[in-house]
Amino acid sequence: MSEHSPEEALDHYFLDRARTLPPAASAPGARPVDRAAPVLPGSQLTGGLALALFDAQLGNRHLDLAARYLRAAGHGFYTIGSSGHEANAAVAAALRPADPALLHYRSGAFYLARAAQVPGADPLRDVLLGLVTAADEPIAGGRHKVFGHAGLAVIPQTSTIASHLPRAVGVAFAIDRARKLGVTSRWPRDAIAVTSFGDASANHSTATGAINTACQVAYQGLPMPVLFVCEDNGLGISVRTPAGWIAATYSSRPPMRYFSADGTDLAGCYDAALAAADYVRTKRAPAFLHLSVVRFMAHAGSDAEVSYRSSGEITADYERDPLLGTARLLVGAGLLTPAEVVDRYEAMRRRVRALADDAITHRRLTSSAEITAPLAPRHPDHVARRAAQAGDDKARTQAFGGRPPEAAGHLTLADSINRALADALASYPHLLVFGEDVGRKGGVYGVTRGLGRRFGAGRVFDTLLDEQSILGLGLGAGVSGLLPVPEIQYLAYLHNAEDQLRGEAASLQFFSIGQFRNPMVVRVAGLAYQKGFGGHFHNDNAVAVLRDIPGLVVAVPARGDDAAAMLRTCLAAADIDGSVCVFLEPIALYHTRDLHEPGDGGWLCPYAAPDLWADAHVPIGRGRTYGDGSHLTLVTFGNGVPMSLRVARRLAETGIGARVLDLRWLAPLPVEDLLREADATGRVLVVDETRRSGGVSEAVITALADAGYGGRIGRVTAIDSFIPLGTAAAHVLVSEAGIEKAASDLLARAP
Ligand SMILES: Cc1ncc(C[n+]2csc(CCOP(=O)(O)OP(=O)(O)O)c2C)c(N)n1
Ligand SMILES: [Mg+2]
Repeated sequence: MSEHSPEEALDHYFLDRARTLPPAASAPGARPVDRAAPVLPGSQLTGGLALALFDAQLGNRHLDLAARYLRAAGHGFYTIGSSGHEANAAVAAALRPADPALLHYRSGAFYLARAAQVPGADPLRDVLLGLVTAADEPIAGGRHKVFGHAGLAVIPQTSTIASHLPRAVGVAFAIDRARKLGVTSRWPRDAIAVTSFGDASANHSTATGAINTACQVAYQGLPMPVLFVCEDNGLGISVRTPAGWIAATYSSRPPMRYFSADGTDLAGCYDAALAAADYVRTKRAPAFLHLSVVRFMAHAGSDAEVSYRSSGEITADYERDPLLGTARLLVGAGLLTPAEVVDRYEAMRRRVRALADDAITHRRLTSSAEITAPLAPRHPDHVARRAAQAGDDKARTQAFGGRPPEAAGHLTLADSINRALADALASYPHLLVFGEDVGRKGGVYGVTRGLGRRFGAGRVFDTLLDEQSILGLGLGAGVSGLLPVPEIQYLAYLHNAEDQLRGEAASLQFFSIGQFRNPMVVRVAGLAYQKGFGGHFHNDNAVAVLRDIPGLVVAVPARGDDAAAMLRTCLAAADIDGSVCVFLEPIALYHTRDLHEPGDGGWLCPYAAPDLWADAHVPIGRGRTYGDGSHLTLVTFGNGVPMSLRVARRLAETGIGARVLDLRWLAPLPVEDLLREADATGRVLVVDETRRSGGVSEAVITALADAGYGGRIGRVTAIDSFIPLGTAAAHVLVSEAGIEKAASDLLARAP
């Protein structure tokens, strides 16, 4: 074995063994055999299907071999293969081609077998174009090598193991929820979701959380048609999974049903997959299909497997080659002779080689503009039109009874968001509002109060306590055609689920050239100034983790009318452009009524009637300016807005004219407004309640520098610290006294 590369060793082993397979025991040479008959007594796998699946398995193997020579020749960029896992072809065959699939990176044979169910598909070509990063590759357009295809209902996955499972659970949830609500979904009404993953990935908290969520939803009697497929090769790169661990963990996890099969036995895999799929489809309940497989040719081309496995162990696995298993089955059933097995294998090699030779001639991506085009498309005019549309009178009456909010006088920020959510529920029949405590209680701060009662638990509902699953529900609902508005209870608790936003949500349009999207408006209660209550985790003021996610929209409304308008914009952008938006609501302003004096009601706002929404529209990336002072521009957002307005009034009393720019959007920043207001005074003070390092002020100052702004700049920010409980909090946060001091320092500085 040592003189051969892993791919040569595997290749030769298969051919040697295939040539000498024992011929059919019963009637050697007594063909033709009935291809419609079971390939084995008692199995549901017919001879014809077994042959078709063998082709998918052969195709997969030769794609892996091609990945290696393409890499060696400098044409290919990806060598993680699916060889040894080819049993997953049987899973595809047991499903319908419109069942949404979220696949493991070793589910290549599944992909080929699914494509074989759909006329016109060309999966060998698809995969080869992915390996060489061709710009016309059908799912990612040369941006990644992933299994995905819009026409095959295969949603592309990321490289982050298990991160697709929360979305898979969300997709399963969305299939039946869309049907219940009578809204159109991307999937057939009786579809089921399937998701595959490795044995090591099964330990990831993202996987265990998603499986737990599926079980908890099903435990309540709610539909959860998801099939989890664990492709268990006993290894996670070099780390062994304890023998029996997957079965021990998942064989008894009610109400999820467990099925298992040996990956060398195509008929057994097909029968188990059929039983599992039938269970999920008819019961609308989760099942776990455990496939025992082997991993060939190491983790990836770069992985020297001999450093952690003996060559004897590696070679012994060759005997468990699923291709040999299927070849044995076909030869034993009289469907192929050993020579025909070899011919088929070699014919597939030639076919893949010809396609690979063609693939390397395809164009690759050559400009940043082309690469980023699908990242976050924006159609602001269309968004503006949609944002100005309200639900019809009947829907608004359901939302508000006889008391529309425009007739209710001035509202707080929390009440404005509440009314805007009600209007959104009335305007978008496919909109869902969910999260911890949003349903029955109406939110920790009452922002969703009454919505569940008026719109029903089908549309406004409580979730279990797992932020990854909440966002996963949103991802799955969004990709299915619904419009999810998940709530994360506090900014600090977004962090433990943040990759669902970063890795999954924000990257989907990019890695699918817009063929899949997950429109979503994530409401997050956050930021500081809870008068000392709550400590760090209820006052978290860090947003850097959001601002650097490509394409993500980050909105921070400071007052009620802006909040309602900005929410309408985010929802319209999500619906029209598939935008992923974070709507960060300053908790401390939720119930604030006054601005300058107790009782002045200066922070209350009227709620605009729908006929005013077009005029009141707030485009993404446009700020709001208060005042026209010519000495100083205070650039701020969130809690900084009322603080800066109070400071501006005090400065005015001393003869200093300050204007205040509320950025309103932290991503993308309102650069045009910023430059205009900066140039108007030539003195900019950034009032940033986030931290000095990684905070918003860094971006604001950089934007000014990039544009060549030549005036004075200062900043007042929170300290680089976690926030303490009690009155000590004030020592790390921005204060009005601090703003005033920074303003006078800036004004006193020599030009
Ligand atoms: C969250 C995360 N951590 C680490 C990695 C690096 N990594 C890629 S594959 C892998 C092992 C996965 O093993 P398993 O789930 O058993 O799948 P297999 O490759 O064996 O099919 C690791 C650690 C990753 N991709 N994602
Ligand atoms: Mg594994």
